[in-house]
Amino acid sequence: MKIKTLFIACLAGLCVATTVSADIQSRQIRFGYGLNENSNQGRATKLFAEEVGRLSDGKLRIRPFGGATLGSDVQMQQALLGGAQEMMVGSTATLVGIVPEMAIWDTPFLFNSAEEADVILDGPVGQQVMDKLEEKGLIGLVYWENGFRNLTNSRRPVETLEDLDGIRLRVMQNNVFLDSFKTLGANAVPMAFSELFTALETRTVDGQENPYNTILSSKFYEVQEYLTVTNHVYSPWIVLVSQRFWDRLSQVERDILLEAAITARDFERQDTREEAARALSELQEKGMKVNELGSDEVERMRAQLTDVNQSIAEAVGMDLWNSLQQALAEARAGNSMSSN
Ligand code: KDG
Repeated sequence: MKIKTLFIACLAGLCVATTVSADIQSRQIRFGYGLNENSNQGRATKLFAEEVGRLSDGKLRIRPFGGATLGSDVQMQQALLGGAQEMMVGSTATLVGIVPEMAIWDTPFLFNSAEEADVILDGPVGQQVMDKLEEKGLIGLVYWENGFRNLTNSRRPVETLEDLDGIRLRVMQNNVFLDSFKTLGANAVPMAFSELFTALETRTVDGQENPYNTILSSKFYEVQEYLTVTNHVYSPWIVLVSQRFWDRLSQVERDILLEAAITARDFERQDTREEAARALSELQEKGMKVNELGSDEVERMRAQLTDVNQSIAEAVGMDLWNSLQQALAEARAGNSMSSN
């Protein structure tokens, strides 16, 4: 355990050790998330809980609540703001109502790869956006990976954009997703993730869009026949702490939560990418009919969404938008990633 060892190494004598562990109080920490336990979100939360327990000698106990048992992402965010819950992981997209700058991560086709997303999210731009949470009563620790989103529906394969016409498509409670899919011709319906499976099953909506991992772990293949590969946006998750709870923590306790969140992040990204690599064939084995949207149609999609990009730039502020474009250009120049 690095934190305690450091102190023990720095200063001789037992009294120092006791002082440090005195900085760690016995606490129960309710940690909510929306996907089920056997998901990339659930596995990373389990590892986070183990790491916090290890680093605090069992004094800080993370109690995971999966499957939206503590409510939808929006409901849990409100619980953190009110201090009724200590932590959660969830989408950045549903945070736009609290921090408009989070919409920058909803920009269609922003990242060319997950590795590119890591560079930006873990860099100054990612931190700048995360820091905006503090003035609103939330503490952002790290970004985890939800992944590249793809379309599913129960009506027909989407070979051209016109195939989206009239499809009742569930989107996250977020104006960028709403505008994007309305612009593309779908009948976009904002809805909490916790209501989605039932809405697909009862045909209240025809389709939705999420990464392969979530389509698999949430068993959407049971209620969706067609999967269209679009990779139309990379979605991050964010690990949040209630500021009211954070203010009661010692620096040692805060360091433990951050260190554990970073360890869990690195595990989560690798776990998510390994699962995503095998998920498409598993979904086909489970009966989904898969097609890849042709590059011409993807180009049409990009072209039709330029106005959405402009509205995002205005919503988050041109300074932030330009620093993001600058950071992307540097990242691509740095390791010769192809330009967007
Ligand atoms: O609670 C689940 C969400 O955190 C996340 O998976 C959201 O991608 C999401 C969606 O489609 O709502």
